[in-house]
Amino acid sequence: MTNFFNGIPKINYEGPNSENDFAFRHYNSDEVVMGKPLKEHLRFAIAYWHSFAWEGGDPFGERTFDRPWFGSEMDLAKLKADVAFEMFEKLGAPFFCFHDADVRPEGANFSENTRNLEEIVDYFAAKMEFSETKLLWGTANLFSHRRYMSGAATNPDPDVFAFSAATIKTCMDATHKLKGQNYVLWGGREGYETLLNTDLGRERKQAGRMLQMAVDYKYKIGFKGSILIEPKPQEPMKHQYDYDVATVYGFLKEFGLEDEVQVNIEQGHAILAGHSFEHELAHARELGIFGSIDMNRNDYQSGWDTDQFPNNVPEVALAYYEVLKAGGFTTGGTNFDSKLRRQSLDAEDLILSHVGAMDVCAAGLKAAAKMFEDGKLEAERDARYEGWDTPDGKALMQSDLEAIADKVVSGDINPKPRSGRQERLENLVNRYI
Ligand code: XUL
Ligand code: CO
Repeated sequence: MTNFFNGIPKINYEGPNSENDFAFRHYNSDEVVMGKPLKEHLRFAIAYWHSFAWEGGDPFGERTFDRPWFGSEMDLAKLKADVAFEMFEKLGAPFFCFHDADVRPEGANFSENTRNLEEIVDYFAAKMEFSETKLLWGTANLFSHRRYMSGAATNPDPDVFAFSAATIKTCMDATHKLKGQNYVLWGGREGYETLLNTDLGRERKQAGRMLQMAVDYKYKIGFKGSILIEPKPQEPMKHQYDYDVATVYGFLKEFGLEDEVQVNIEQGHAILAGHSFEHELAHARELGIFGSIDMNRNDYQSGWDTDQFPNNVPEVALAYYEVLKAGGFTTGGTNFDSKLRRQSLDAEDLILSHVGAMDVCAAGLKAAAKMFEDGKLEAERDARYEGWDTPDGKALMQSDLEAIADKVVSGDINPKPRSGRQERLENLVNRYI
C-alpha cells in the first residue's frame, strides 16, 4: 500500500440523498437497467495518461502537480502503477486504458523502450491477478516524442514509419498479453500543418497501409479484441486526417477495412469537429462501425480540447440513448479521457472528479434507458417517416426519375409541409431527465 490516498475511503453507493462527498448517488453498479447491471452497461475505464502521467502543465506554465511518482526511473513507474491500482480499487473501476509512454520510463532507443514496457506489463499482469480491474484498451503514443513531429505512419521519412510500426507491434503485444478488449489508434500527428510541404496522397496511402498491417497482426497473434480508430479534427495538427466518423468511414472503405475497424468516439473531439456527441454516435451506429467512447466535456467557449470531466446529465443522456440504440457496448466502454484542472492538486480531486463523472454517466444512462423503454421518441420519429412504409413509399426507392415524374403528374402529387415538432420532442426528453 502507498500512502497517496490516505484517509480517502472506498467509494460506495449511498443514494441520491447522501450528504457524503465520497459516495455515489446514482452509480449503483449492480442496479439492473434494461436487464443488465449498470456496470455492464457503462463499462467505466480510467485513463492512465490524464490521471497519473499528466503533470498539470499548460502552454504558459509548467507542472503544477507534485506526485511522488514523477520522474524517469523504473521504481517510480512501479509506484505510479501501485497508486493507479489503488485508485481503481477505491472507485470500483472495472477497466483502465493506457499508452506505452504513460506507463514506462522513456528509453534511449527502441529496445530500451520495449524492455521498459515489458517490465511494466509484467508488473501490471501480477497486479491484475488480484484486481477486479481489466484492460479496456491499450494504445501507442505516436505523438509526444519529437521524432513524430511530422507524423507517425504519415511521416515523409520512412524510418519514422518503421519506428511507428515497430511501436504499434509492441503495444499490441502488451495489450494482448494483458487481455485488453480493444486496441485504439488515435492519429495525433497524422495530419499536416501546411500543404506547401505535404503530399496528401502519399500520406493517406501510408496511413492505410499501417492500419492494414495492424489488422493483419491482430489475426497473426490471435488478438480477439476490436481495433478502433479515434477521430479528431484538429489539435495537435492543423488538419487531421481522421476528422470525424464520416471521414474515418470513407478512409476505411478506401482501404477495404470497414468490417475490420470500428471507432472510438470522444465527446470533445465531436465538439471540435462542429458536431454533437450524439451525431457522431448515431453516424457510427448507422454505418456499423460503433465501438467505444471517450467520455469527457469540452469548454464550449474556448474552442480547445479541454478534456474536462463530464458534468451535464442531459447531454450524457442523449449520448447513451444512441449507445443503447446501437445495442450497447460489446468490447467497448466508457473511458474517462478527462483530466483535472491544473489547480486541482490534491489526491481527493482525482477521486472526486471520477466519482462525479461516474454519477453523471449513471444518471444519463438511466434517463436514456427510460427514454428507450418508453418508446415515445422512437414512435414520434417513426410517425414522421410513415409515408415511406406504405406500398407507394417503398416503390419510390425502386423507381426512376421518368416513372416518378409521370406518377407525380398523373396523381397530382402536391406535398403538404408538416411540423417537425422539435420543441415538443425537446420537452418530452426533459421529462426523462
Ligand atoms: C487525444 C486523445 C487521446 C486518445 C488516445 O485528444 O483523445 O488521449 O484517446 O491516444
Ligand atoms: Co481520447
